[in-house]
Parts: sequence; structure tokens; C-alpha cells
Amino acid sequence: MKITILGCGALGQLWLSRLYQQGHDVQGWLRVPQPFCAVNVIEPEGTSFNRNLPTNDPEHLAQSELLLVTLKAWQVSSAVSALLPRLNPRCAILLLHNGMGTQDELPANSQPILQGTTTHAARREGSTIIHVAGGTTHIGPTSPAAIHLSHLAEMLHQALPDVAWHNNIASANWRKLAVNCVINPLTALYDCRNGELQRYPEQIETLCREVSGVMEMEGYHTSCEGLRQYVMEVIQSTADNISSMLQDVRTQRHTEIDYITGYLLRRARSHGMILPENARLFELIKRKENEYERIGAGLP
Ligand code: KPL
Repeated sequence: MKITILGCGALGQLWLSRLYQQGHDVQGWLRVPQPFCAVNVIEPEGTSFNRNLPTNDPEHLAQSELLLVTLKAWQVSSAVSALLPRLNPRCAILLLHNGMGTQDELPANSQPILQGTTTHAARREGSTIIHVAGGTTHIGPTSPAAIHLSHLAEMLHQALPDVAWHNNIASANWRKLAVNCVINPLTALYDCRNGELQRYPEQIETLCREVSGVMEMEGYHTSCEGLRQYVMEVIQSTADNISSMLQDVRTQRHTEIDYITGYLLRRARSHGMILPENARLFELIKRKENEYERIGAGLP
């Protein structure tokens, strides 16, 4: 299959290496075009993939059957909008990022759009990508044109298992949003690995109560206790992880907070709800982010 991967960060390179090894015709797409992308991935069991793969070929893009978007949530709308006029109308777009709300920012279009989340952990160390731990990628349709694309889950599963197809992906996305609303801001504030959050059970329960209230209003049946248990399971299974938000804060990059807690707060507001603990964490992360971005921009 002809595939373009938009975003060649840790996750993008992982997909590039795996899809290439499955025999797919893949290219990367970089914001600043380069002749190739040096893909260098070390797998959890120690094997490595090291190869230059093609990038930014407009003809390849126009013929791609899948545009896999592995950018951070805040980069999605401008990058995808710029490529939309150059895609084949049947090219599926799969958005794989933390948080929700990016699709609402895209201009009206008739591409088949899929959304997903993944629990694969990968991080960059210099010019190498370390695939820290395997995980599951959940994908599903978010536009009517994408309802019949479940075969894509099988194709992706062959390359980087596990991949699960959900006809109702919004429900899976909300559960992942709950996990990210708890783990990401708390690890960034306490500067700790995911597992250390087991020390804050009351704060976790408060956050889960607020998220489950909004989920109920959005029509997704859940309970605070069910959500809390799920979040605790993820905290345990990713105990050694440095969350993506903590990595962003440590390297002074823009975080995905606007699409994680920010999205939750926007949905809560539309139902007339106030979420004091999530709002407090949102403000604290924004303050941190603004501080280093102001200093980075040379502002007083
Ligand atoms: O998605 C994650 C992230 O770090 O962004 C979790 C699930 C919290 C794993 O670290």
C-alpha cells in the first residue's frame, strides 16, 4: 500500500520502519523538506532498523491511500489542512495523537477520516528512537466515508501489533482522554514517572469524578469508580514511563494540554459544568508552558 506518514518524530519513525519492513511503499512528510529521513529505531528486544527512507515526494503523496498523522495534537490542523488539496479523495487520514478536538479544526472536506490512540511507548535519544514498550493502537472511523475501512486495522496490525478496530471510537477516545487528563498533567507537575502517581489516590479520584461527569453528559455511560480503576491500571502498566507531557515540559516544548484537559474543560463548559481540579491543573501547566515559551522567545 502507498502510505505517507506526516510527522517523523518517535512514533512516526516507528511506523515508518514497521510499514517499510512489511513491504509497503512508505514515505515520510516533513515540515521542512529534506531529501530523506534517517530512520533509526531500536526495538524493545534489542533489534534495530537503520535506513534512509524517502520524504516529501508530491507524486507519492497524491497517490497515497493512507495519510498517517503522528504529529502532536497542536500541529495537526495546520499541517493536515495544507496537504488536503493534494490528496486523492479516497486517501484515508488516520489521526494518531493524544487528546481530542483536532478534527473540529480542519476545513470541511470529504476525506475518510479515522482517529486513534496508542499505548506504544517510544522516545528519542539523540538521533535514535527507542521503542520502549509495545502496546495497543485503537482506531475507528470519525467520518461517514471511513466506516468501511476496518481492513486498515488488519494491515496496520501486521506491521505494529496490536491494532484494534472500534466502530465507536469516540468512546475509546474518551477513556484515553481520562487517562491523559490524570497522568499527563500530574506527572508534569510532580516531575515523576507514571508509577509514582500511586501516591496521590485522592487527587486521582477527584479528577476521575470530574471526567466521568462530563462523559455522562456527552452520552458515554461510565462511572467514577470504573474510570479510576482503568486509570490505575494504566499507571501500573506504564509505571516506568516518562509521560509525553513530562517529556515536553523537560525539553521546554509546547504541550498537548489544550487538547487534553483543555478539550475536557471546553466540553464541560458547553454543559454548564465547572471542573475545579482539572481547571486548576490546566492553569498550572499553562503557566509553566508560558514561562518557558516567553523566555524562549526572548520576552521579559
Ligand atoms: O499516553 C500517555 C502519554 O504519556 O502521553 C500515557 C498513557 C500516559 C503513557 O505515558
